[in-house]
Amino acid sequence: MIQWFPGHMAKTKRQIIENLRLVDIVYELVDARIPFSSRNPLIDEIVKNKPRLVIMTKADMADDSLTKKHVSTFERQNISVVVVDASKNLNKNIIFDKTKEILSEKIAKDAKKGIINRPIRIMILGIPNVGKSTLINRLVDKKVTNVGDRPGITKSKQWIRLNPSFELLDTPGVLWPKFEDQEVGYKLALTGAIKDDILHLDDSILYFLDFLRTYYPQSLINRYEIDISMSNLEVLDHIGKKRGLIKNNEVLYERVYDVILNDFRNLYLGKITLDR
Ligand SMILES: Nc1nc2c(ncn2[C@@H]2O[C@H](COP(=O)(O)OP(=O)(O)OP(=O)(O)O)[C@@H](O)[C@H]2O)c(=O)[nH]1
Ligand SMILES: [Mg+2]
Repeated sequence: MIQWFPGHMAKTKRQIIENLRLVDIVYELVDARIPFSSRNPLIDEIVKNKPRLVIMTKADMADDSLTKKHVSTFERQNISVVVVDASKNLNKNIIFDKTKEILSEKIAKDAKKGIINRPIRIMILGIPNVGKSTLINRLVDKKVTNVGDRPGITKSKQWIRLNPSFELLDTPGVLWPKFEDQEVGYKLALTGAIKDDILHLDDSILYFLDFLRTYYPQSLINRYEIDISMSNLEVLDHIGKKRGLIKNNEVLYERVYDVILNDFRNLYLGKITLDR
């Protein structure tokens, strides 16, 4: 996984801004479980006035009622947004239709100038693990994939033809996540956007247990057969004992953390959205 240092960020930003000049629209990917925490802190400064579509990925893992609420929040800010589950049968037309809608003025203007049928060029941006590669694979129709240099474009830039109307820059822009806010850090660690050991996993897990108590108490009770009046430490001990994660009479907390993390990431706690 990528480690971000200031020099690395500056270089990444420069490269992305350079590539932005080559495209008509940016797809900004965010994780539907943390649609605000998974945005790059400088995304507006980087994308500027380039048309943009926010794609909320992993919707199959997110709390549907909150996904609806978050879509409205983006729309209220005049940001176009679509919601996808790229884990299976992605409905590409939802994305393509929205893209044409966003670019309709430009397409009409081009038509007046006699420019017609020029493919719309797309670039994907997002923080690590948000689902960039998965989405690209879904968007590419294997049968018509045509990866190759195009005249007039720097040799290293490869365009993937998605269909006669759309071309995608084959390398997505990997953006750094937010670092400043502790709570955001916990959410990024829990969803897997940053390495668990960058932030102490125990803090993230304690945060998560408190979060579940407040917003999804029944998930906690059902999965671990606990009493909600138990303290976090008692909950961890209870899970450790039930799962036999004990050595020399001591609960192996690191192993318990992994159980909880895997339960969250594999939906054993249900669909959970961490950004409220
Ligand atoms: N359930 C579900 N899982 C998804 C979805 N999209 C991606 N994933 C999973 O999320 C993980 C990360 O997906 P990638 O496509 O590798 O993410 P990425 O943005 O390319 O990550 P980096 O290359 O590390 O920056 C993988 O395990 C995917 O299977 C989705 O819509 N639903
Ligand atoms: Mg990738």
